[in-house]
Amino acid sequence: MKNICKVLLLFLALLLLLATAAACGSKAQRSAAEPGPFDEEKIVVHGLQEQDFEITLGDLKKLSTVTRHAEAARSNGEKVSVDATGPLLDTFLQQYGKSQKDFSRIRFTAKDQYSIAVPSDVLANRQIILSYISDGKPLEDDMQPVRVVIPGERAMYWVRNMIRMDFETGGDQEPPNKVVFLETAVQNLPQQDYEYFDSVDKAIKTIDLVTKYADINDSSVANVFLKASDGLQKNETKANFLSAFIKITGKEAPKFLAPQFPQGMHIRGLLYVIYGQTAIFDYTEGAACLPKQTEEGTEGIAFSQIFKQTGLTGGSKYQFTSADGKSIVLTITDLGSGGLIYQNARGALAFTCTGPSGKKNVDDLLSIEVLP
Ligand SMILES: Nc1nc2c(c(=O)[nH]1)N[C@H]1C(S)=C(S)[C@@H](COP(=O)(O)O)O[C@H]1N2
Ligand SMILES: [Mo]
Repeated sequence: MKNICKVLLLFLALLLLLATAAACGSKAQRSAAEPGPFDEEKIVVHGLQEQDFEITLGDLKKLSTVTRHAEAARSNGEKVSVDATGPLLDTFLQQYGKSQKDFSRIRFTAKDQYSIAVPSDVLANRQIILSYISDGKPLEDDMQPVRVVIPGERAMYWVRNMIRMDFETGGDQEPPNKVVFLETAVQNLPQQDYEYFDSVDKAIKTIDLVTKYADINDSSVANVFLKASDGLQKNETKANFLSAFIKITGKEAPKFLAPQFPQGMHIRGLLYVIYGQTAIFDYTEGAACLPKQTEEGTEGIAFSQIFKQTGLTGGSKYQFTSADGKSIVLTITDLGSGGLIYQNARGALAFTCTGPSGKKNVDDLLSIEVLP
């Protein structure tokens, strides 16, 4: 009898505990959805339905919320830390029978023009919170109406002032079939002074670079892929990419930037850009971050490294072009062990390889194209 009483008491205690926990939970959820001055602010949704449509913060507040602690490093090393509350992106998407995993990338855009595409590997592995509560309090005005928080990912994905979501499918670009070396390319492009903090550096316009060395008319290009020597990778919209500059001298060059971009969109130490089927590669950054190779006393980057980095397709014939427009075609046999890109005594880029037909050299190397 005594034992039965004990068990019953324990059971009752447990029930009480569960009930309070549930009550607390629902209370937290209710207060999370308190009305606020930004409830009418609109967020444009593109790619979910045939027509773009708008939702408001008020609409998001009707969805069930989660709270997650998240920490991340800013690009300058400082730490961002928050308990973020809001609906999961997947909770929002459920209303349309979708999940974040259905998309190849999701781009968030902010009031200040900041924008970033969340790539598919992040979509596959992380929860995305459309937060409107930070550390239990409504967002600061300068983050309204929504702050995107992705626990486990770097702070560049945490878009505050978010006012547009683009859900993108497909767009798997064909791999590049041409690599253009930035150092040689910029010699034949207009260069302009670019004020950067206390210094005046040189910059080129990305549109000039693409017009001259890639296919500006390639309508399959929606996103431009950029990779930095520190490992950062990003997709930029074609429009944003073509409105920007590459600063080619001074601090952190080559640096992708534009006066109209928030600083968080700048990319320092640019290693390569992929625009359609053209990879634009910076040899100097490559030499600093990729394995070096030595052939007959010359040190440089193996041609095969460039393939590995950029995903360049292989072929049986390659056209090597110099700055003066002259070119030679080498077969895979001519390349022998593969070939080397290096910087010669004049500081110009060059290519050398030794195959069964002897040693081949290309000076002032501008580009290498895989021939069909
Ligand atoms: N709207 C907007 N969101 C943004 C940025 C920005 O410039 N504008 N910068 C991003 C970058 S690069 C970083 S590192 C973090 C900085 O975190 P913070 O929101 O605490 O400043 O915000 C991200 N979200
Ligand atoms: Mo950043």
